[in-house]
Amino acid sequence: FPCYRWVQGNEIICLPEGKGWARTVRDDPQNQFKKHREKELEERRKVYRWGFWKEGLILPIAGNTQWDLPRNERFLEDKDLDFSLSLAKVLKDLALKGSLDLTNSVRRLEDFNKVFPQGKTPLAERVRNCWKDDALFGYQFLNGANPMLLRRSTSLPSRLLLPPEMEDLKTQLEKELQTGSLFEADFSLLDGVKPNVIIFKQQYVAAPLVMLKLQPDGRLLPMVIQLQPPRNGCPPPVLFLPSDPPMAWLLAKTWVRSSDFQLHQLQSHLLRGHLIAEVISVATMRSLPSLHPIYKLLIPHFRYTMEINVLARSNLVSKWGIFDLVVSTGSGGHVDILQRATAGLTYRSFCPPDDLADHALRLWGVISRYVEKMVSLFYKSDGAVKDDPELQAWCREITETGLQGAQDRGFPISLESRAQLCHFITMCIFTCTGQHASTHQGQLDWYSWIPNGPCTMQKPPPISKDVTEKDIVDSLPSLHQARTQKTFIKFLGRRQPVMVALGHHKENYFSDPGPQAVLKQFQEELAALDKEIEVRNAGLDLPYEYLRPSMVENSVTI
Ligand code: OYP
Ligand code: FE2
Repeated sequence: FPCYRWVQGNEIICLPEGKGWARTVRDDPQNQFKKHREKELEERRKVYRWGFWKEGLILPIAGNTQWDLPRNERFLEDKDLDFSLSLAKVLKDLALKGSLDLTNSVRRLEDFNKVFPQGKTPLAERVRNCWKDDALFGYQFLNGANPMLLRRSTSLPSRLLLPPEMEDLKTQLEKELQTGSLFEADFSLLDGVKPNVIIFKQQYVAAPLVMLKLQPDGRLLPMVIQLQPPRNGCPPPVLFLPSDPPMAWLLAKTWVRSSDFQLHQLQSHLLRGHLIAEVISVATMRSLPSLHPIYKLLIPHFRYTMEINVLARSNLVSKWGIFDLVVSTGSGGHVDILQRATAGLTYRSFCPPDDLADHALRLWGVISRYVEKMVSLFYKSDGAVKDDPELQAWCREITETGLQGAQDRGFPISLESRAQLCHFITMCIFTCTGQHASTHQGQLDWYSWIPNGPCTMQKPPPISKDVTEKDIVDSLPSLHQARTQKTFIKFLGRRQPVMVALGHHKENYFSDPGPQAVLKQFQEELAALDKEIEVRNAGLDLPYEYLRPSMVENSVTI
């Protein structure tokens, strides 16, 4: 029936010919399609069942392995082959070179060159050469692997206890605050997370706070780092400053980088990219029939998401998975982080116009114009939105079931107008594309040089400024841990040879001519934005590429 995605070999076909016009329930006053829609959804709900992974988290698709997934959700041959072969290649490399790691160890910071993938990306090279620079450290909060944490300060954070002898710093901070140029990166969410023990060796987690100032020349520079929040009955935590002995300041910054690695991978990338996209996918499959216009609009943005997430749940964050093996928050801390982060999933935070103003706004704008045009083809009034029972059930399925009661955090349980519908759908598409791309694509650039994003720390955070290079090296991952990090970062961060760029799916889910024209306009706007970014990047010292439409995938697939 209308454009259901039947996979036959490598071909996706629509059955039967000519019946693929999109229709809402209202477009069918004779109830010609009523039985069909109900029957299809009944079948879909049997095939697409909500699963359960951990208490306090949003819901996944049912099934423990990729073989449990509905046939249409599986990787096709090209993707499957590319995934398996490239994984086999990096794992073989890890096995061969990794066996020498037991006899070799890291003695100096330069030794991390042993696991640096030569000539991978110019930016990774730059990170290796300049990772000690305060300007590059600050830059990462805006344009690095995790652009999600930085906030403009509205007051001095209460956890920042400034001792009397730091009157100077306090004055500087207050001055920046006055002019709106004071920013903070607060990792408090990590406070109290239980660190991993790896091969009988205790690992460590901290919960830093970084205060930064935005200079007129555009550089964002750290002013002070506090590695742990204050605790009752303990002396106030040491404050590290750019003017400290270089090794003490470097170790403090390295601790921040490792904390950022944890929040980035778990909160920004896995939860806010992969797992949310899966909720939207499963809810859509369960609540919208194939002839529904919003189904046809969204379905291209769900390709391969369920399978990649099943793979991640069973290999990366599972018992004995990569997190347990080499990451400081593995063996349970990572689940704790996901649970804490889940409690903070607000609707606003998924909608860039309501959140930070940044590059994402341009892409959001292009997507939102596309959605508005599409929606206005099928909904001629706010009433048409309110009167679409399938659409309303879909919205509730996402907020109440998939997100496990996110209405408290601003997610809608009904859609009252065309504007609300457009905003919600734009959020869905942006989350499955730009949101994920912005946190996925930086991995190779920023985490190839291990000291700039260490997966674990092996010594407690420093409590004095008496720090040597050896202290830093002993805190950083072992050679084996570093090589494992390199291996998986290389695998995840590599350019995907099998990829569909945003808006460039080949399947025609709409047979109507209107939507096809709107899709074409979307593609043109994306191309124009891509060109604009390319020109702008040519004039930049550090180009920002992660949200270039041609680099953004059409769905979460890796
Ligand atoms: C799934 O050993 C994925 O078989 C990659 O994950 C690799 C495997 C399975 C196979 C592993 C194996 C894809 C998608 C995702 C995600 C979000 C979280 C990413 C965390 C990355 C952690 C890197 C760890 C470096 C130490
Ligand atoms: Fe990803």
